[in-house]
Amino acid sequence: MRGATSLVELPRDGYELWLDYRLVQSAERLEAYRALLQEIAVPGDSPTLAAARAELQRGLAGLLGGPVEISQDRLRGTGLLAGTPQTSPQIAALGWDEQIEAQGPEGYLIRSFEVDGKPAVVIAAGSELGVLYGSFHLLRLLQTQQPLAGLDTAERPKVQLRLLDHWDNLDGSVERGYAGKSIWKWDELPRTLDPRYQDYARACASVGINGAVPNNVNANPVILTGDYLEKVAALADILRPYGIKVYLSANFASPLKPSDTPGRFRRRGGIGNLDTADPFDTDVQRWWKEKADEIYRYIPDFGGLLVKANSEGMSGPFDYGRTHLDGANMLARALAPHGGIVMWRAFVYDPHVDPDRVKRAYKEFVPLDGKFEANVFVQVKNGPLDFQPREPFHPLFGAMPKTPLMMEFQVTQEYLGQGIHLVYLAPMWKEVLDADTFAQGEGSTVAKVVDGSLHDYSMTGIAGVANVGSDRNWCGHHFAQANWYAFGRLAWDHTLSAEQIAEEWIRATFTNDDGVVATIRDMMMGSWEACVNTMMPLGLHHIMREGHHYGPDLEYDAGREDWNPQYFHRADDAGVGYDRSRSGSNSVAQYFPPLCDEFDDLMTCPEEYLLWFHHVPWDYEMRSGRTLWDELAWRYSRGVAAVGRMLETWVELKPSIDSQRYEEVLEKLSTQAVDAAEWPQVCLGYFQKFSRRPIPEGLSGSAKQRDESR
Ligand code: GCV
Repeated sequence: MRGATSLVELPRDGYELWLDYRLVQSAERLEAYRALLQEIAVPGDSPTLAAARAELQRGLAGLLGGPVEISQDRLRGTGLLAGTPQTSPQIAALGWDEQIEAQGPEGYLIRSFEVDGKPAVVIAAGSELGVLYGSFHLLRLLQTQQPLAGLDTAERPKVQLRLLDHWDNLDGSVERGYAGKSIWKWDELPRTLDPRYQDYARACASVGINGAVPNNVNANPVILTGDYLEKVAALADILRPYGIKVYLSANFASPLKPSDTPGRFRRRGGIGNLDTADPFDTDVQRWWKEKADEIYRYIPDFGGLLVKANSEGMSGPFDYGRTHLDGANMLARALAPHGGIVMWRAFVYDPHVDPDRVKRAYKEFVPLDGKFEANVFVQVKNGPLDFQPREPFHPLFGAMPKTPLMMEFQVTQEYLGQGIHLVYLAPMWKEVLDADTFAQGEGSTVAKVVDGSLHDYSMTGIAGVANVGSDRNWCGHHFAQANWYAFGRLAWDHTLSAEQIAEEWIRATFTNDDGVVATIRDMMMGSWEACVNTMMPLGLHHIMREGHHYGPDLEYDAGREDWNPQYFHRADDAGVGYDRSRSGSNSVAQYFPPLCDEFDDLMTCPEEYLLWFHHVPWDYEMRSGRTLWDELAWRYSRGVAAVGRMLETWVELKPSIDSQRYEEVLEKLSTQAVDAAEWPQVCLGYFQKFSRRPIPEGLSGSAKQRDESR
């Protein structure tokens, strides 16, 4: 057994993510773990059980400071036993079948129990994947130094499909990616298999992610050619033991001849031999059916297709006078015989539908409720606009009781500081999931829509736009790893608190020093609100620079009205904000009562969403007693001050953090502090032209004024 080494001295570059199996620091815990986990038995030789065994072996060796004896048939002494009643006669003999069954196809039990008269920890599941998930859970308990005595845990995921959507292009670039090139090396596949693929699978499985879409929703049709399907099949083979199914983004125009693909991908052309992609055309239907058959020949457990259609230049059924329903159902029929699904995105904003961009998806999709094939999800972003720092939840949640809605969160921080800003996103996702839609009276939360319990959906799903790239630390920013982790944990169990997830992640990734954990946790917990205040407080939205979406801009003209910041903030001499009340665009009507009334009334509208729903006079008195103008300045100043405090906190943590990660995070935070300060300057400077009021003393957001704004 190795001796303890000071954590701070260990070189850490972030590659291990939260699966960093360092020696347990508490001597007392270490002794107890070593006494109980003397050997590991994971009977069976399937790839998934082998993965569980390998992870336990690797994890326990690191955590306990030396190799632990491993058996592939039975537990002989005191130790860890993991398996299903089918793979382990010792587990079958425990008589837990009913409880195991109750945890469903992916769940598991972890219990401290006696096996053949000797103390043991047992991971028992109904499936081999459950065994793998249970193994990761046990390792997490050790990483976070939890006691094993009296352990009695039962877990099952609340949502069936928990997917990462990569916006990765076939040329290796990543749309809205801030962590280097794509991890998928299409040029090398299928022959060369980067070891990262397996580490990616381990990381995903450790938090219960069970699906991946490796290519961008702005899909290059080439992904569906035989050459690429062979590459995708090689990836699927690596991900399969970890319970991760592969799905693909499909370009609706794929059946067209190479020269005929309309719009965005005209240069690349389709991959078929047809002159149309009309979903009513029988040749087109046959093309997709044959394509589905071909995909399943390559990848027998292929998950299904994700489609961005008639959105931002992508082709779709409207090109042929058809509807979303026609397009989605045609694909669904092609995939159904193989058990595949369609995830049809609701990110559409056709200007002809309504002058208010945020109303359009609802107006297009609600009339289609109940008409989709049974294997179609409508995939809906968390808010009705586009992953802004803060949006009210999308009104489609609750409004389509007969159509499974898949939540789409954005893990990559397109509008939230990208690879620079430290922003822990779990509090934002929790705000959305916990929001009450009132669709069936009080308590009809978004989470209950997504997990299917509100409308009794036949399938449930949640997707996150990945923040993973080929940077050594995977996510560009060490703290962005926490968002990957939190996405998986919340997709598995949306009742977990953001604090709990942060704490787990910090302990697994950095340290178990309680004081340091609390300090980092508090810093993370405040970071989203700091981001909102820094960038778009009080419900402001879409006032970022064009194209790359980093930094403030309030006046560019994008050529299209509904991309123009002025269209969204509507600042004028009278006030600021988009009037979506009943006397304005009436988007409030898309929410159920009493929410529509609450949002409609300036007096009851939550201040977080004030300028989202109302055009508010500059001297309107806010709940704080300040005028709107002063409140805006105050919020900006608070945001900048909070970023300054994060930087100070990090500097104070220096003795407790390994040097490489300390320095890298320090550099990011220093840049964040400078960039954050630009927001109040630009935004207040711009708004001041209309408000004609001075920026209140002490609220300009500069470093020396931080304390006053606490
Ligand atoms: C993949 C936003 C992003 C686009 C993205 C799009 C979408 O508009 O800026 O990069 O395209 O959302 O979700 O389809």
